Amino acid sequence: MSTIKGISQTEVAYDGSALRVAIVHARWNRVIIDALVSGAVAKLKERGVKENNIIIQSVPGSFELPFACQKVIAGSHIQANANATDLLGGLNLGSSTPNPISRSGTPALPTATGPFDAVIAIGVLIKGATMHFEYICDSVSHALMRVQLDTGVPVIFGVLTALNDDQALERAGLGKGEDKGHNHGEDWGIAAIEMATQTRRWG
Ligand code: DLZ
Repeated sequence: MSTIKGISQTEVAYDGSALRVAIVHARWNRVIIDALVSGAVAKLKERGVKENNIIIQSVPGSFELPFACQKVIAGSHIQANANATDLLGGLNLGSSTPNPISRSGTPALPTATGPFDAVIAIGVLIKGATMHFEYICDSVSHALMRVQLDTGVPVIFGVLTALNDDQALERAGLGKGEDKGHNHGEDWGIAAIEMATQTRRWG
């Protein structure tokens, strides 16, 4: 069924082959997070971003995303948790790059240093019984906006703010019905490439 909602494609297929992208993701609601991160990575790679230039850093929850994004952009972190090969180890998206990090083992040093052309912040916030959801949604969205404006590095807003589990699952392509929904992580990957490319042009 056609819909008027959602992002429209650009006329230009942006080339990501020279770009370096960091994904910073929360670990709350992990099944949904993993699907979203996989979707973003798949699109980055489809548009030419090299696997070694996709760096994945996890943080406890969405509230930690802005601080971590700022630190990752500043390059003040020592090492990231994983690269794309590690996270997607079981999925094999077609890479021949050897995995420098094992899931259980000690990460190879160093795995991630800046600069990054774009950062994708991924979190899944699901409303509970208290006001917690509202406070985190509000502060995280404002802070992520501030990080990109302060640093000049585009930060893609990959934070689902869902009223229930089903809303979040559908937006990660994991819906329970016949229509599994759309994985918004894919859109975030494409948005990162467009914004990174344009930022290089804008200077
Ligand atoms: C505490 C909390 C709650 C209740 N819910 C979520 C959530 O739905 N999604 C999410 O990403 N994080 C949640 N958190 C954790 C907070 O984001 C944060 O990690 C903690 O409050 C510690 O600062």
